[in-house]
Amino acid sequence: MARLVIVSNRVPIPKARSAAAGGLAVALRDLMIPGSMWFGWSGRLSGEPAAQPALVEARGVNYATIDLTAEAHRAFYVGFANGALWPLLHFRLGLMHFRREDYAGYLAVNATFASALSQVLQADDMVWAHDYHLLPFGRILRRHGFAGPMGFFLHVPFVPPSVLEAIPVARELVTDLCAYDVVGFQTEEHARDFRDCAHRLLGATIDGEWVRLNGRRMRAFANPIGIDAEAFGQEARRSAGDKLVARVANSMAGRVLAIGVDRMDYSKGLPNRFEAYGILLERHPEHRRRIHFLQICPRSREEVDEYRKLRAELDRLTGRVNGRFSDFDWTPLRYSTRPAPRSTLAGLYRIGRIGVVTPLRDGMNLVAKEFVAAQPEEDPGVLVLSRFAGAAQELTEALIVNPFDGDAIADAMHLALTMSLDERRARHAALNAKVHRTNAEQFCRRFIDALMSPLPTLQAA
Ligand code: ADQ
Repeated sequence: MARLVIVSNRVPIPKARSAAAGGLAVALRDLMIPGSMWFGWSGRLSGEPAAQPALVEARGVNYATIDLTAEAHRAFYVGFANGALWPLLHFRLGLMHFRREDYAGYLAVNATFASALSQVLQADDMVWAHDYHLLPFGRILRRHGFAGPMGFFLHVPFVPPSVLEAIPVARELVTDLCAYDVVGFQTEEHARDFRDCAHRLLGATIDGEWVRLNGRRMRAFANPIGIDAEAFGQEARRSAGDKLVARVANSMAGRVLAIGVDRMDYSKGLPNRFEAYGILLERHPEHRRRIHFLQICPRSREEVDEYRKLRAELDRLTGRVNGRFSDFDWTPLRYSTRPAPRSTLAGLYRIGRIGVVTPLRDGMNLVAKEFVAAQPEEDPGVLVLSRFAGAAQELTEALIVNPFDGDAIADAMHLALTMSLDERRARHAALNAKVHRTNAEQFCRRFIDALMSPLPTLQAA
């Protein structure tokens, strides 16, 4: 079988992994097949980076990394990837900052990646690139002469043509994605939006999942990402003895725990969530002193202005909710920016009666799946889930809410707090079966199968 080469912005080499709390690192961590390679940025900035990747072997996987200069990283990561593409692909055009020089830096880093990887790539390798940092990577790698199968998975949403066109390089971005043989999306909707863009912006012909452009064909399909639900469930059961989990459980004093776990990101709907919790306590005084909301949100991307503003906004809203409702012995809302080990997170989900996952837009949202997998089957908690998370397409037995509607989130939390044990069990059993079925292994297998299937021969148009 061909060697699998994964390419992503950050490379989570096992012993350095504690630094990464991102969804991609978590999702791919257990998927690495021995003998495969993972290539990307080392996480280090240096004045004159070597052109050759540094190679490290860990647990049977070869890790190949390169450093970047601070300037290249700023334009590529802070400027274009997170200052323009992230807001665009999360429907936040007002937050998109497009600058030609950032786009040039983004292309340059993708070219650096392609050139460095091509030095260690073998002709019969199979390349799988990940996420919005690497849209042009495949096209550039082809210029280095690589002719093997090349796939790409987009972890974030894709947008319809009317939104994509807001970025001046929309056509270039769609052309770049068309250079891969296979492109995977989290949901059917994202895959369809991409094909619509290829048709509207480039005049490509669409035939089901196939996109035909300039005499070649590529496949754009939905392949929802999953977690290793079995292992995560076991971790949650084991972590009852975890010190921090025990401390939180003891501090509850008979109250129920509502839990949210998100990177501190404006796409995650944290201000709306805090406000909705205030509405719940205002409307339903019976829940006061009986519930405790714990929001865990490790800081992220603080180089980008909007992320710093969000922190200040959350401090203000937490102060408002606690100022209005707290008592000498009850703080209704606590939020912590500490990253937590996965076993601790699993244990905290397990003692949560409500998992609150209300992003304004999210490719998938793995927290929703982790919360379900961590629940005790005999007395499970209830998931409140945004309809704009990719996970809502599958997890239909959750309480699905519009995250822009604070009243609806408050109503769903009330329903969760008053739901019968029978209904909680029935909903959880259905959700848990899905989380176990669409798991990380299936995600990986489906993608690699698609990448290895020969492309159908192109009929004359
Ligand atoms: P993210 O936007 O990072 O991922 P998400 O899918 O929720 O969002 O994944 C976050 C991961 O980080 C989860 O596994 C969670 O447990 C972990 N995590 C969060 N807080 C943590 C903390 N304090 N300590 C340790 N770990 C923490 C992107 C897309 C998503 C998509 C994923 C995977 O934005 O839509 O689901 O990639 O494709």
